[in-house]
Parts: sequence; C-alpha cells; structure tokens
Amino acid sequence: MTDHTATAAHAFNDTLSVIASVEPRIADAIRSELADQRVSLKLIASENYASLATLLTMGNWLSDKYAEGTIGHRFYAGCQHVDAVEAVAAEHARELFGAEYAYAQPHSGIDANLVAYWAILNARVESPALSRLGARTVNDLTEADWEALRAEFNTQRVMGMSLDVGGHLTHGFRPNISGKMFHQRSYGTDPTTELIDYDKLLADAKEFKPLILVAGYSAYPRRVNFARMREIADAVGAVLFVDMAHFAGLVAGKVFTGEEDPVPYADIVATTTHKSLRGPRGGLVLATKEFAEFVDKGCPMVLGGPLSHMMAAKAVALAEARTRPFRTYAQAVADNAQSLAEGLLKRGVRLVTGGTDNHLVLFDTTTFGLTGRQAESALLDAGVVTNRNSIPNDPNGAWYTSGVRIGTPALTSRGFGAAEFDEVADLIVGVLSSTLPVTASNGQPGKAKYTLADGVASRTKARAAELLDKFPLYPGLELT
Ligand code: DSN
Repeated sequence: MTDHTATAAHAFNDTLSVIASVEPRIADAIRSELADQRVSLKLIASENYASLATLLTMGNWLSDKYAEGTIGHRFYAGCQHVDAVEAVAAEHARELFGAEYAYAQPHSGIDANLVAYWAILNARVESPALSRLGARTVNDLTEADWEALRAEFNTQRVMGMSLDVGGHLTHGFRPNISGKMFHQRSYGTDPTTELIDYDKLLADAKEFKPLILVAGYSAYPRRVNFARMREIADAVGAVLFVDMAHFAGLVAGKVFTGEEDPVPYADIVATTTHKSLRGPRGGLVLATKEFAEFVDKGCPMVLGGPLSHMMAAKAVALAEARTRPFRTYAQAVADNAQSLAEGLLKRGVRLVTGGTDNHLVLFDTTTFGLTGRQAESALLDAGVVTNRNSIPNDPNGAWYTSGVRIGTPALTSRGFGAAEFDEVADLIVGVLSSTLPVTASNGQPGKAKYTLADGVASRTKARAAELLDKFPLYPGLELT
C-alpha cells in the first residue's frame, strides 16, 4: 500500500494553521494531545490509534448535511452523497462480519445499544400489539391502547453480566437509561474460577425469563461461548443481544471464530468502532433479517441526525479491517495480551480469572496493598495510562475499586510485540511495588492518596521512552 504519511503531514499542518487562525487554543490542544499520546504507554483496553486515512476522513463538509432517516428514505432533500457513504459503510460492515444487515449511524456505543434495545422492543412487543389491535402504527392506537402498550414496554426484562465481573452499564444498570427501561437481573461468574458459569446462567434465566439476554463485557478477560449463550436464550425464548464493543477487532480479524464469533448466533450485535476495531469514535449495529427493519428506525427513534462525516470514516476503517494486515494485527493483540498477563503473573500479580484469552487483563491491586484508584494514579505519574476497574466482590466499590484494567490494542498498533509487553509488565510492577497507600486522617487505610518512591516515575518514563521511541506513533508525521 502506498505510504501517504508525508501528504497527511502536510494536510494536518495546513489544517492546524487554519484552525489556529480562528482559535489557537484549539490548535494547541490538538497538537498537545498528539504529543502526549506519543510519549505515554497507552494501556487503556478500550483505546486505540485510528489510521491517518480514518482521521482525515472525519473533517469535511459531510458534517454540514442533515440526513435523518435511512438510505434512500430521508426526511431531507439532497442526501444522495450521504446515502452513498452510509451504503459503503454498511456494505463493509456486512461483509467484514458476515452479517445479514448493518446499520452505521449510531454515534456511540450507548447509542448503538439503545438502537438494539428499541429494535427488540419494537419487534417483540410493539409489533405484535399493533397486529393484535389491527393498527398499522402507534399513531393509530387509542389512548387506552397506547397506555397499555407503554405499560407492556415498562415490564420487560433484561439479563446482563454483573458490573463487578466485567459487565457494562448499558446492560440494564440504573445509572444508564437501560436500567430505567428494563427490570434487570445480573449474571455473575463462578466464585472460584471467576469464569462465566453457563449452567448457573441457564438456571437463573429460566427463573427470570428475560426478554433480552445480553452477552458481552467491558472488563471480562476471557472469550465467551456464544453457542452456549444462544442455547440459553432459546431455552427461555429470549432475544440474544451481543455487545461486542470491546472485542469487535478480534472478531473482524478472525481471532474469534466458531462459537467465539457472536454474529452467527446473535439476533442483534452492537459495537463501537473505535476500540479494538481501530476506527473512528462511533457505533455500529448488525442484525438478522428479522430485526433489520426495526434497527433501521434508529434515527429518529433514538438517534439524532446521522454524523455523515463519521460514517465516512467508519467506511474507511472497515475497509482497512477487511485487509490481511488487520488480521495480523488482531492476532498480535491477543498474543500480546498473553505476554502481558504472563509477565504480571510471573512477577507475582494476581489476575482476575488467572489470565486472559482476549485483549485485556484485569489485575488485583490488593497484590500491592493498593486500591485501584491509588494504582491508576501512581501509574499515571510514571506515564503509564490505565484505568481502575472493579473486580468480583470488590471491597472498595466502583469508585475506588481494587483492580486495574489494561489492554493491548493501542500499543500493538504502534508495533509492540511480546517482548515489549513483558517489559511493560515489569514497569507496572516496578511502579506499584514502590507505591505506598497513605493512611487517611481518621486512621483508616486511605483509598485515594499514596506516595511513589523518589525517582521511580522518572526512571519508568525513561525506560518507557526507550520502548516508545522504537515504535513511534504515526512515524513521519511531524507537526511544524
Ligand atoms: N468506556 C468504555 C470502556 O472503557 O470500556 C466502555 O463504555
């Protein structure tokens, strides 16, 4: 493939000078963000670096067009180019994932999940009610029928993975709208192995009888057997909805195949496009034919007008994900996670589930006598960017936590391999072994404050710089 870095460098420099002529602080912030990303060990499992082509696709006049509706059926005139963009994004998504239908409009992961939930409610609750009442749309219902239908929406049930074992807020938890829309019951993991216990999940689902079984996670370091999830959904008549936001890149890159690939098993799959998939910030929904027409109503059902410039960037990133180098990348993400996990294990760190077989590792910071918050902060002082995360039965709750989640997608994009991730494990252990919790004023163990031994942060940054210099971010892209 032709290397367009020099051209892209000109484009970014010219763009920044145009921006600076209007609001220099914004140009400065954009430059500084790149500078910071270049010198940080970015280990946040949900972050990545999009390609220059993907980044360049986002800034253009597609942004200026309103295009509510769907391909060929818009509420505004003059949408032929948006139609073309959305069609290409959907085509790549369908072919990449082997899906019957793809919808490229969601602006984020939460939006994608909302589109999925309302598609399921429309297909399984509203549509049968309309048929029963001889109505074509909700506008044909009497007030009494409408009230009855709303009551029916409000009694639906969803079952998703518990937050403290790695589930996501959008899987029916109260701080998110999904927890206000549905009655929710969580499934946990086995207390000993910390793995999903499918037999227990089946028994719980039989008791709870959810309309929707949600599979997917944001902090579970293991693969999911979607064939088992399908069996469980079928056993209770539930719709199987998979949120693959975290591992979409591993599905796209054919690391997760067979029973680990959600697409052949799920009714609806939602994802973000910016995590392991390495695209622009946004969402995507895949669906079977049964749900396609309902997913297609996402805008204006729950989405504002499509961000056409972002759909264009999704199309570019999805085209990249269909190439052989992307498959090599995805396999390296998984291999590197093994190396990172082994590097921590051999240095005495407890990992939730004892390891990983996806792109992320969740380690127990009580290994070092620290809360997740203290560990996250000390690591950041040393230029290692992570995020704190609950672990199963977390004694420190969801704010301070007892875990740190790390992942390999971003640094693998820079070219890090197994040896570099072993070195990263060494840096993490070096920092946290030199961090002490500070006792709170009431004499209780502090949960936020800590001290990091002198010199550790600068020594870690220097060692990290040696690694990062070998694998520069956007090599050849010099900002002037
Ligand atoms: N914020 C994403 C993550 O970090 O996993 C999920 O919403």
